[in-house]
Amino acid sequence: MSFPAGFRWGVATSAYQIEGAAALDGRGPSIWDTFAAVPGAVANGDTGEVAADHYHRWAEDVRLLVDLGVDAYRFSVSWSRVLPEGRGKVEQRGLDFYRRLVDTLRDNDVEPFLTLYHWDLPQALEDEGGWRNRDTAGWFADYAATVHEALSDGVSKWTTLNEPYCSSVVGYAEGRHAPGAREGHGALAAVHHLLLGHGLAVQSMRANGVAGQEFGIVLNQSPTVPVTDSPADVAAAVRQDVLLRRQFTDPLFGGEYPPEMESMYGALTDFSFRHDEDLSIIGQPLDYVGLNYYYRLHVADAPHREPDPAKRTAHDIGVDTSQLPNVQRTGMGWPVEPEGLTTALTDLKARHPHLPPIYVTENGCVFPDTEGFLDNDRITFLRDHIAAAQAADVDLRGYFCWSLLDNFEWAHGYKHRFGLIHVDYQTQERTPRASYHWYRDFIKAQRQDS
Ligand code: IFM
Repeated sequence: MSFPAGFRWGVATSAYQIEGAAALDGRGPSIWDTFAAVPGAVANGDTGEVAADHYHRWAEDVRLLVDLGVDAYRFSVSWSRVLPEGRGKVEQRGLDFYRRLVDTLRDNDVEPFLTLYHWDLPQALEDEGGWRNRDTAGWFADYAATVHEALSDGVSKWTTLNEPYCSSVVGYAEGRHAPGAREGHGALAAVHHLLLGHGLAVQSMRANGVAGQEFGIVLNQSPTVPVTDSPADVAAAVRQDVLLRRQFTDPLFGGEYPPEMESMYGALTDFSFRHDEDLSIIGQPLDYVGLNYYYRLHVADAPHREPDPAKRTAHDIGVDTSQLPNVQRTGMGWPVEPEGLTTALTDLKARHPHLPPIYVTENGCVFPDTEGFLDNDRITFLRDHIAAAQAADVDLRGYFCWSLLDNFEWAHGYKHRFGLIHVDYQTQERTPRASYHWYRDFIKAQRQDS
């Protein structure tokens, strides 16, 4: 494989999944602290209270990153570490933590790619309605400006949101993620206010007037495949695509919401939370887009789970995504289909020809550990997906493996391990897996070739 000179090889993590220190140095609670405390919400009663203790072990983790030889590290900032109440008083100790991290990355020639929101809304803002509340979009922009003012001398790549599909649909419609709501209208308002917050945040950071800054958003993109070519299954695949991809990408890059939403949502279609000026704010020109890919969705038409349209949650769109192809599956049960990454990249570019450059900002897998951490399945997975990314005819600028370390996998707790590095949660000892060494050698070989 060969990639152009300047291609960025990286790894990714997020704050709540690795930091721990949930109540230290003035950090306020986030919706994930609250959700994880609800009995049965997270497997095994796990929480992010300690996680991989990165808040204390960040220097060791940066050393591991440097030894890995990556060009870039994608991490997220915990909103409630910087603004414990979500707005108002700034907690300097929170900013200082990220300052130390950024400086050390820079000293070691690892470029920081900073994400402002990876699902951990301050609980104080959820108490005021969370993302259902239009004001949250403005508070997000204020938070973005605060972090940007503090760190833009060390960080030039700024991602507003990670996977807004999860923080809206999975959090406010399915209820599998924080804040655990199962709603129709509220979830659709959350979609809109997240997108609005993204646009306002880009505006507020650009208004700081710092040269050389790049702004983007990260979206999860699972191409949908109808299980048959019957009109019903094909239509179901379109609905699924609107739900997961197009209700985000169309307004971001095409200036409108998918018209299919009207018929999909019927009784829920009071879109009065969308104001006239919003689409132009949401559609701020971006410098890059991040694409996260894990699997394709194989979709069949199915009855709605809730027969009364007025009581439906926003993800109850009459599709069945449980049908799986006869291929290998990861420990998450996700089908291994590298070609889906090629399709995800080319689909996005085909729908939006003026798309900015793309980074694959997450891709990775879980397989059961073997003796000596010889995770050959992960190596094969990564190699095949990198090849699939290369096969896409798009302006691809980088690839980030998810994840540097084993971490808190949301509602699955610590059961599923995505790390290139194994974490012993009793001792917090880090042990690089075979995939870590493979990725290091792969990156080295790429440099020699370019
Ligand atoms: O761990 C998550 C991450 O937080 C967001 N993208 C998917 C990963 C694997 O599920």
